[in-house]
Amino acid sequence: MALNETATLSRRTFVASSLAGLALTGVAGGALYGCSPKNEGGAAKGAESDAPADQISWSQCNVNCGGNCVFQWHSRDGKVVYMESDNTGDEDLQARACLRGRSMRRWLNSPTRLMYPMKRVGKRGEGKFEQIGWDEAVSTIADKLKHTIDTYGNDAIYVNYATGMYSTTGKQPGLRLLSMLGGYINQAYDYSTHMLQVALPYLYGKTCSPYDNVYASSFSEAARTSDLVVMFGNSPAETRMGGANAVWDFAKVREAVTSRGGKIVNIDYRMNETCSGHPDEWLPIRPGTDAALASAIAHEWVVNDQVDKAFLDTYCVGYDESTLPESAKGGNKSYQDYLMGTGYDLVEKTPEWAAPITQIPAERIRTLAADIAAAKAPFICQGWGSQRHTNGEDTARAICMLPVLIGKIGLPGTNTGQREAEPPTYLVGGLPFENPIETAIPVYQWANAVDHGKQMTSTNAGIVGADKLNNDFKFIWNYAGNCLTNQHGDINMTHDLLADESKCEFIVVWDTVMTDSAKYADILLPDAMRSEQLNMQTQGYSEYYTAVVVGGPAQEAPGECRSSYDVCADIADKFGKKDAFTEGRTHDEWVQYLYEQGAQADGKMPSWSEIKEQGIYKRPVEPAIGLEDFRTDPVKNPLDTPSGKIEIYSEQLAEIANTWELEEGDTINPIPMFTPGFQGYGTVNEEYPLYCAGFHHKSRTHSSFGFIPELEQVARQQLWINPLDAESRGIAQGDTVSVKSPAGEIRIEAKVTPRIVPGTIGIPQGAWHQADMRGDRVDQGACVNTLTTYRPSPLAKGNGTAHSIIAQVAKA
Ligand SMILES: Nc1nc2c(c(=O)[nH]1)N[C@H]1C(S)=C(S)[C@@H](COP(=O)(O)OP(=O)(O)OC[C@H]3O[C@@H](n4cnc5c(=O)[nH]c(N)nc54)[C@H](O)[C@@H]3O)O[C@H]1N2
Ligand SMILES: Nc1nc2c(c(=O)[nH]1)N[C@H]1C(S)=C(S)[C@@H](COP(=O)(O)OP(=O)(O)OC[C@H]3O[C@@H](n4cnc5c(=O)[nH]c(N)nc54)[C@H](O)[C@@H]3O)O[C@H]1N2
Ligand code: SF4
Ligand SMILES: [Mo]
Repeated sequence: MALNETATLSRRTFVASSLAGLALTGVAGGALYGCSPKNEGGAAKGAESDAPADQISWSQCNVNCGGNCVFQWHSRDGKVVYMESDNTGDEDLQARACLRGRSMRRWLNSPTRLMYPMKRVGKRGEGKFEQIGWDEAVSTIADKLKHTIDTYGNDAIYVNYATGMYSTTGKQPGLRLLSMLGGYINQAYDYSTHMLQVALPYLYGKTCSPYDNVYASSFSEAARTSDLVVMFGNSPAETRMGGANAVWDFAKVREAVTSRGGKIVNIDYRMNETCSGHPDEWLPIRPGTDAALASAIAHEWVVNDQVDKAFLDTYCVGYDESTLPESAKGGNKSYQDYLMGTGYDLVEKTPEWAAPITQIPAERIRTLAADIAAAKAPFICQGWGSQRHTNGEDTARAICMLPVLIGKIGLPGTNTGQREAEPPTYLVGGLPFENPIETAIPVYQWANAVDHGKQMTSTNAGIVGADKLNNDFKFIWNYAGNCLTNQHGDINMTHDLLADESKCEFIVVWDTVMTDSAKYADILLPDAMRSEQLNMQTQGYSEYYTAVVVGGPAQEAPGECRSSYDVCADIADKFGKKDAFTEGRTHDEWVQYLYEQGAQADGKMPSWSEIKEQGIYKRPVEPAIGLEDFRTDPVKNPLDTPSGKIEIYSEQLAEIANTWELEEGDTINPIPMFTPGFQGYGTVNEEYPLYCAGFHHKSRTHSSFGFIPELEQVARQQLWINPLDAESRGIAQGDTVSVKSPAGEIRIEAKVTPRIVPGTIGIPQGAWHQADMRGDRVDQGACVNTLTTYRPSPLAKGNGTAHSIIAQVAKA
């Protein structure tokens, strides 16, 4: 495939009247990556004199779905008129925007944009604000920062998890500013992969990441050679919807694997969009029970002598007694003991044992076990849905046991049990900062830290980088995030916590619209969106290409919206640190500087003037095989686990299990076991007889885009409920129903469908919370976090309850 070095540069402007034809001809030729639709024909030139020219500005969709899809904004008279996505070069390398990205103009031009800085005048969370000037906003924030630092210290400052803006200069200005003022408490892990990120390093080594291609194989590798793809809790057709994104990669996987006579198995509690239209691919499972399924498959392999004993002896620790570490020998503590019922709970993990737990018939479990064992190159992977449960740590490891047990790791077409890989090829870096504070909290623990930070330690709360927190959080910086309430957990509880001004004393929120979290701001700042300033970002989760996009502004920011870089420079000025903050560069000069640094390190990227002209640079990335080096030579390339091997039994976890203080009912296990977890299997009761889980939805990226009615019309906020559960409650399609959990109540429209397992309901996550918090608190917006309980998971202290809920449904 031709690389961008050969690209022909084209003009950034072209004639509007010739758009239709030219837009089509512009995509021709693989060598033209990075080019705007061309304007070389005579007709276009002729028209140039009498038709107004569009300005084309390159930008990206920078929300956190990971696609970073490409926008080409067409502006006239300084105003965006429409948008094209990526139509350049090879179609396999086009980051084509999904329905959400294509509605970005509605966001940019929304009458509900925040237009000027505001200060809170009502109670926290009430949403009453008054317009103020930028001077007052900047002075207030600077004063509150000084007060917090002087009174409590920098470790009372917390930057909340917030993923609304991925750009090299998106949230970094705030982090740079706070770092220069003495720092802030860091975050460990994230809301996406919290349980997985903490658990898998015990299995595969401490650098094991859910975001790379060292520990996982790419979908392109599955397309190349796999003959069976098994996915647990993974729906790229919903979660990776852009062009050069996993949905496109997966379409190619399906085509390649099935044309070789292979199969796709999609294990999910609902027939997700990825297997919709391919009903034979769906294997329905009760949520939170994947570890039981994995254990039963493993049991089948043991009794049928299908495990790869040579692989397990050479590459792994703890499959059977022979490779258990000394400290664990003699106590029936191997994984095999767990499976065969000779250790731990003394229950044999037969398919008959797993059937009532998982709702999958024993025979179906046997067939799946046989299919995987028979495959030459099974590609086993897990999305992040199955780990976002209160037993997610063990579930994540249990799924990985499948390729481990049959030694199908590090070989062509196989995968390690992690999600499809994303190449960590970041062509450009972000605005630099160095936080002098090393202490971090597991990201989901912030609300506990507001409430009782000083009581939180490494062994009761998972504090990282220090033995304990020395402060409660008193100052929250929330840039481009809705995780104060909407996206966090137990909104009713968090509301009460944040409404108490004696706890967290000051909250600054930067957003573009009035979100539920924004209502908790003391100072609320209107941000200029990325298409309203010079924007640069590298590629997202695409595994086929790496890219960088530079461009804009496509139009001016409305009202008094300003770039966060400029505002942070003003705040730095109040501390006499403006020069240190800017290093003499404007925002745009920083972008150029960062680009040039990246280009220099890379050696292949276009020059700054070239990228400014062409807007986008991309090149293909080769398929990756997770743990290939380790498989090839485990002595030369050991894992960074204590033993250098895959630790099916982890001495570190055994130690943690013995020393940490856990909540009642929580367990941490040295081997991956099925444990039901809080509000997991077996916890439903008369009051809350249904399991309830969430999923990421097409009409929003979390809560982002959640206010755009056209998107809501395309993919409505509906409760998925099986006809069996609906009929017994007298609920029909389209009825408004009430869903109650121990934490709260929502109203939502019912979607009665056999696409969900009976006994479980499903709710798209990210809907905008909408409740009278001083009244009945019934959430008419149907945000799933009205229903989640705030209970960090045992090991990761993560958001396992995001998908582990028990509930009741009734006609409203
Ligand atoms: N459209 C859209 N795309 C997005 C996002 C979005 O909000 N909207 N968010 C982005 C972000 S930040 C992230 S982290 C990713 C999230 O990506 P994921 O975490 O993978 O997404 P989920 O929808 O939570 O879960 C994936 C699938 O798992 C299923 N599932 C849930 N629980 C279980 C279970 O216990 N077992 C099994 N087998 N399946 C289960 C769900 O029904 C769903 O179909 O998506 C990204 N992409
Ligand atoms: N129950 C449940 N809860 C969940 C999940 C779940 O599956 N179930 N998923 C979790 C996951 S994986 C994640 S990643 C989190 C995501 O949670 P968040 O990081 O809070 O993501 P969003 O809801 O998209 O909020 C992003 C915010 O950024 C704002 N924004 C967008 N562009 C700009 C900009 O240019 N400037 C500024 N200042 N703001 C901007 C948007 O308006 C929006 O308010 O949610 C988590 N919460
Ligand atoms: S796939 Fe994601 S990044 Fe791409 S346009 Fe859609 S929301 Fe934006
Ligand atoms: Mo996420």
